[in-house]
Amino acid sequence: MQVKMKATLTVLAAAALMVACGKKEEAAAPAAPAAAAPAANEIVKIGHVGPTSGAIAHLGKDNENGARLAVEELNASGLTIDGKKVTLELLTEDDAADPKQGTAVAQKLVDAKVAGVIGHLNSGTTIPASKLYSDAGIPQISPSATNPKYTRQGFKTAFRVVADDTQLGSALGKYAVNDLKGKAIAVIDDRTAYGQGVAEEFAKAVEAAGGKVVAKEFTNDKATDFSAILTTIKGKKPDVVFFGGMDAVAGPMLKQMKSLGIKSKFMGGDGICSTELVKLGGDAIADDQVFCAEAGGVEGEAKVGMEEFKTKFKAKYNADVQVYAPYVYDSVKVMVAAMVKANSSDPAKYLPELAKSDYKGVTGQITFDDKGDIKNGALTLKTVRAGKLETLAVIR
Ligand code: ABU
Repeated sequence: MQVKMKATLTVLAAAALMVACGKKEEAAAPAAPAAAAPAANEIVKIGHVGPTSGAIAHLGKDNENGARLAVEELNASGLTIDGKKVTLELLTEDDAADPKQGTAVAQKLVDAKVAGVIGHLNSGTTIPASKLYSDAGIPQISPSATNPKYTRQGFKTAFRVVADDTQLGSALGKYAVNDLKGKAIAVIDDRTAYGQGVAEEFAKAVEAAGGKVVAKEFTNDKATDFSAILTTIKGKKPDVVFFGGMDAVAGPMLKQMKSLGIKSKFMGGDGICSTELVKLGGDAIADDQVFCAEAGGVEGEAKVGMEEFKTKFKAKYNADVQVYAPYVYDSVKVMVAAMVKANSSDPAKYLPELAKSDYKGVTGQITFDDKGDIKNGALTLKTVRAGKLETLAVIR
């Protein structure tokens, strides 16, 4: 951490200025003998990484805004750590959802000596970047990367505040068979660490629940034309099409399904469970056709905090939350709470406190298991009705 004695420097600069102006006597004289020395101001750098350019920039910006809101609130609260006034500085980086760019910006944050990192958004960037943070001893909390591997590499620095793809794929697979009564099910993935992983978990759960996977196709996270795979899938007459990937691909895919006359239900994980999906899919989305699950959720009284967050977010950014902004917001707050508890922003000192966190956030209670995964993670099952995402159930 870079410690700046800002207030002290300001006093020294004023004294120097007065000397330069020929006011040596006044500068040297104590203004008020009994006054306490100005408190030192420590700058604590926190990194945030997400794709703020490219096809899912809307999600990256949503995340970044969640981080910014938390940092601004903490700075306005008169944050102190070990009795010293602290100002948080948010260092934001764009990884464009690209694994190579992800490690490049991770190294940049390591070199900048950040105290912690919130991100990355995608599993494909989070996993390779986590090695760099681990090697540097820098705590990292992902608010959205759901591939289980992230927290299964033995890195003490890796934390996640959302459920993983095993939980997502398994719950959605069961729902497809038991609730949507899907018998023939098609599975598509985008070959990313997230898309492929969640699709595999979904397919396993479908088979275990007695459904049949009648087609397995793949695309990529930049594709815009799905006519070949959708035509193959149409021939299999699936009740449900599952897509492991992100909203930017799912939206156009839904439009092309409609053009081809495919009326199957459409499912996906948290990567499609955004307000943007509804916009991108437009009138290609019929009511109760699309089902997805956010990788977290709150019930009962805990919903109040989440609703307040969404209202505050909308007022500040004039935008609805996409998916992960509240999880990013909580990630910043849980990290800083650990620093306060440890009386230090030194990663080596606050990391043990972060691992022991028991923090009430807007996304629910945050405690971590020994791998760094959230304990008792929830999923929020949603559908689209009248052009809006509606919650069906919170499941654990
Ligand atoms: N969890 C969905 C989007 C982020 C990812 O895991 O790649």
